[in-house]
Amino acid sequence: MSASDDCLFCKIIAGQIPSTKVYEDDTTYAFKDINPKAKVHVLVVPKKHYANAAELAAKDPAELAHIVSVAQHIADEAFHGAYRLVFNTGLDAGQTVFHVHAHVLTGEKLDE
Ligand code: D5M
Repeated sequence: MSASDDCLFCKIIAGQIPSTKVYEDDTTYAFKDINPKAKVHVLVVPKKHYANAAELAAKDPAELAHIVSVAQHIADEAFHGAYRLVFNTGLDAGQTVFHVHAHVLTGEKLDE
């Protein structure tokens, strides 16, 4: 069994679990977070399975850069290009889904 066989976000990318799509291209998928922490809260994920940001950076740095550009695009549309980008990494940092995802928080002025 590969890491992705039991992965929630792999199932969302494959369309096996519903999501509200915000953006998609050949390598990347973005969808609304089910538990939003800002007016606009989008998760941006690589279609390939990597456990966390460090693994993505090591194995596919171009995709990591692309995820940042997708976040910028979402924030350009939602809130004049202002956004917070968060990668929770590890259980003790609050990571609950072990398929790397960028939280894009935007759409309103954020607390400091
Ligand atoms: O973030 C995991 C995030 O994933 C958390 O903010 C909730 C979100 N989530 C969980 N299930 C779903 C579904 N089905 N659709 C949309 N969003 C979802 P973490 O950084 O791992 O804590």
